[in-house]
Amino acid sequence: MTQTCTTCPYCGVGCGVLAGPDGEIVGDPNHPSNFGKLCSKGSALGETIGLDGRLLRPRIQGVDATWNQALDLVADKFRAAIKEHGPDSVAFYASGQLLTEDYYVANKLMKGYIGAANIDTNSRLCMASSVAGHKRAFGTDTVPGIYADWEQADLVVLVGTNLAWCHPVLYQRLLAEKTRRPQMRVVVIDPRRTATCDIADLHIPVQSDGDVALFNRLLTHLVDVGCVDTEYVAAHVDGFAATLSAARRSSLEAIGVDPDRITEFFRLFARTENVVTVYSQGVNQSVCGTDKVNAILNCHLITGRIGRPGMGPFSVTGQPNAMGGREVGGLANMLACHLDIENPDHRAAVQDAWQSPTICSEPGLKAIDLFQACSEGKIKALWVMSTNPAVSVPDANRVADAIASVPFVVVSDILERTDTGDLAHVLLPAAGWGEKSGTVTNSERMISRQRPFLSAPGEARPDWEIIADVARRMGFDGFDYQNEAQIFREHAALSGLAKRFGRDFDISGLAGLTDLDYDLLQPVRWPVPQAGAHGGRFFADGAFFHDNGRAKMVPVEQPAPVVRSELTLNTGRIRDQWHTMTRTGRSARLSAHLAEPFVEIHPEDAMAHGLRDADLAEVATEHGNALLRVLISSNARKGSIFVPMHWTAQTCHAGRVNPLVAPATDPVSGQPASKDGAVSVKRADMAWFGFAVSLKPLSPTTAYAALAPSPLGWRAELADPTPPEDWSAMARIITGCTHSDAALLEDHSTGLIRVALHQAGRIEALFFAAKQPVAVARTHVAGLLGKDISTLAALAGRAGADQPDPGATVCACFDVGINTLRAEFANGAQTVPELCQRTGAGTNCGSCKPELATLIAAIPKPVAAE
Ligand SMILES: Nc1nc2c(c(=O)[nH]1)N[C@H]1C(S)=C(S)[C@@H](COP(=O)(O)OP(=O)(O)OC[C@H]3O[C@@H](n4cnc5c(=O)[nH]c(N)nc54)[C@H](O)[C@@H]3O)O[C@H]1N2
Ligand SMILES: Nc1nc2c(c(=O)[nH]1)N[C@H]1C(S)=C(S)[C@@H](COP(=O)(O)OP(=O)(O)OC[C@H]3O[C@@H](n4cnc5c(=O)[nH]c(N)nc54)[C@H](O)[C@@H]3O)O[C@H]1N2
Ligand code: SF4
Ligand SMILES: [Mo]
Repeated sequence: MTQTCTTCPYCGVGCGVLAGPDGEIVGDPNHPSNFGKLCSKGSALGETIGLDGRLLRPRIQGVDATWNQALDLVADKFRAAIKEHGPDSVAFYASGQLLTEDYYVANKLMKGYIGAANIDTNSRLCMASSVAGHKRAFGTDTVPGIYADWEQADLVVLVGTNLAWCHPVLYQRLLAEKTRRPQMRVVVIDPRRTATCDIADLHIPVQSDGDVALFNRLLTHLVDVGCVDTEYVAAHVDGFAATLSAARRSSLEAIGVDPDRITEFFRLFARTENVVTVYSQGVNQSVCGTDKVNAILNCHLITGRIGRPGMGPFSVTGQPNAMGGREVGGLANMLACHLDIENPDHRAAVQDAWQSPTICSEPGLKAIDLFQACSEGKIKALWVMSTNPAVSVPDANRVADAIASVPFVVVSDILERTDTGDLAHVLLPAAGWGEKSGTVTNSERMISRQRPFLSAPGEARPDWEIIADVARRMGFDGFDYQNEAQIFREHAALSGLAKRFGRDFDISGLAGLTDLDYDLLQPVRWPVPQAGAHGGRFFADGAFFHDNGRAKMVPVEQPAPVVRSELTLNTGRIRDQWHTMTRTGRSARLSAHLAEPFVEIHPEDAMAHGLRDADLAEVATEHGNALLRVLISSNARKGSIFVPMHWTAQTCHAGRVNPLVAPATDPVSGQPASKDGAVSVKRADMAWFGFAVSLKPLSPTTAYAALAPSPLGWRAELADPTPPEDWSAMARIITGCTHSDAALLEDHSTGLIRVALHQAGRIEALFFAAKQPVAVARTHVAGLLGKDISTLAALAGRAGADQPDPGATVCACFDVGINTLRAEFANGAQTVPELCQRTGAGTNCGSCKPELATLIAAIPKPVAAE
């Protein structure tokens, strides 16, 4: 069987994947990022490439159109807006999930031909603070280290990063090393106790945004105990004195953590030379995100722990091509190849290389300002590519209204319906993962190929082709690309400017690749200044990219303490869903881990707010409301609730988090603060709660409905403040089984309602409702669909003695449920390895191992008699 060597389209770890023609996916043993490993999302890729819901041809105002009609219309509307209102009246909103070649062409069209810089991307919500912090400290946006440093470190500090769930293969690499070398230390700095804490020797449950104070105080500690590398600082670093005096103004109280833990962390950091500090959204997504980044970088600069094996700061990227987007200059305040819009020499050089009619002369609108400009009527034509801002941008209801108010909106997506696509005048069908071809760059600057193994369905086309076609129709030369290799060569050649202007991003050694070389390209880390080169670490020689060749320590002040009587809203990710669920949400296996949105809340806060487990809570901020399932957990930090970001108007309208999030941004990077805001919580009054499964798509009519695929159809959690007059009629509507026979069982003592919808003896849908959250065995019930069994047996809602109910899925790779694990525990498998061995759970990606450990810890052990 022939396998195609490609790269996973999800997180920034950038794992190599081998894809069979039938969609069978395995890890690529030769890829230097994952050496054959994949996580649950990567392993399930084969389940998410079906054609259900795919956008197969262009659409204008909801009606199928030809490519010619759609592209002409897009070109006309953009040209007309520019002619009438100027280049700043149009905008692109792009994505770290575009391939480098797509991204390069979009950036070239906007900055070199339209002549504005109104191209921003979802990386503004993700990496902007790291980019800004790197530039302030190093003079350019450089990630100094490589993954191997993590394995050579004696201390790994994980700040605001839930690696176990969000970069699972890197977490597995770390775990393997820690198992081999138990003396290696791991510290997790996160307000919540996350799955990542499973390997932590020390958890610092920092209060929201206490990180600046924490790293400032670490800096003063390092100075006070004589840990400064004075030679290195004298030779290579500016800003020491001012930074230290700013740091001395930070208070320990602002960290909000038991001082003993802080002291332990400081001692550990001070005495360990080989330290890697990894950080992501708990750092970046904050009003002081850039300052947090610099507070971390300061500690590495002062100790000279950067650029050498086993040490350095490490910003992990979220999306598969977040790094590539930075390389092409995809953000509104960047040019191309890490050059600066503000610098006239850089601009002239890029324009000259492109031979373009113009070049933008000032930064464009950053994401939050861009959508604000949309709502103010300043943007006349908007093109959204490969991102779903109506869900993912803070103050999402306002953002959706802003997009809806733009006179002409184009959305390129792989799906016919997304919350953003529903607002578009023109929908353009993009070729998706497995169909398109190009390159991506991961967190350690490794460029890997995405190669196609499927033909694009319907009339879908690669993003770069769509953009180049519109550019040509707008009358621009410079977009006559024959294939993606040609674009890559142009991009690589342009990066040769980096050398001329003393910049880091240089892959000019790849500019001479033939089409065949490009097809065969093996993973290669930049910089690649000449053919055959393979990049390593930066700053080993202490040479930085500021004009004087030195690094800068940046004085950062701890932000004024927020005094808040309400709770704090923290948001983020879960293990088995990717962002707005347009792909992972199609896999029943991935949806089984956490099938609905939730609010994680500390037991004392839950008690104070009158909440019980599995209640629905009404969660509100000054921006919007949500209904969320209550999950009481001592993993939560007291005073702070956590809500996942994934659910949409399609999957759970009431459970979307971004309508709650304020559009506050970091003043330096423009990145929104998605992890901190005042929020109120109270119990939602619901007359009934329900659970439904159906072979047909569900059409819920209830105030709360969370939909998910199940192996044979669909499932939904439901709730509403008013009971219906006719339960059977409502069950028919919700389950889409309008013509089926209904069998109703009503238990007057408990108030439990059960409806089976069946036809010719076959169960088509089941519906359960009660005054409390319904207690039925969901996996078991979902498994009854399509079966020829009596309605009475189906309505029991739980398995008979001869059919064990596996319970909610814990291991998504092998579909192992919690009840199966409990049963094996009772049978004597009482350690994580034993459970893994007996059930198969955790033996693929391993990312459920923290949950297995929690499960074992939660089962009461027999107390020995004294
Ligand atoms: N499963 C899964 N994996 C993903 C993604 C996904 O959607 N699903 N998305 C990818 C993308 S694009 C990204 S950007 C990455 C994000 O990866 P992560 O950054 O690891 O993910 P998050 O869950 O957003 O946030 C990480 C942690 O920051 C903590 N935090 C909140 N406030 C603070 C604070 O003030 N200080 C500190 N120190 N911590 C804080 C949160 O409690 C949370 O546990 O994940 C990538 N990987
Ligand atoms: N509250 C809160 N909000 C957040 C975050 C948070 O932590 N908390 N995190 C933020 C971060 S870090 C990020 S990165 C964003 C992510 O947010 P988004 O980028 O909005 O989320 P995705 O679901 O990844 O959107 C990708 C879209 O592109 C489509 N698509 C897939 N493949 C292709 C393709 O090849 N071509 C085209 N044209 N389209 C394609 C998908 O169907 C989907 O609609 O969310 C941000 N929002
Ligand atoms: S860790 Fe998982 S999601 Fe990330 S690249 Fe690897 S397989 Fe894909
Ligand atoms: Mo991200």
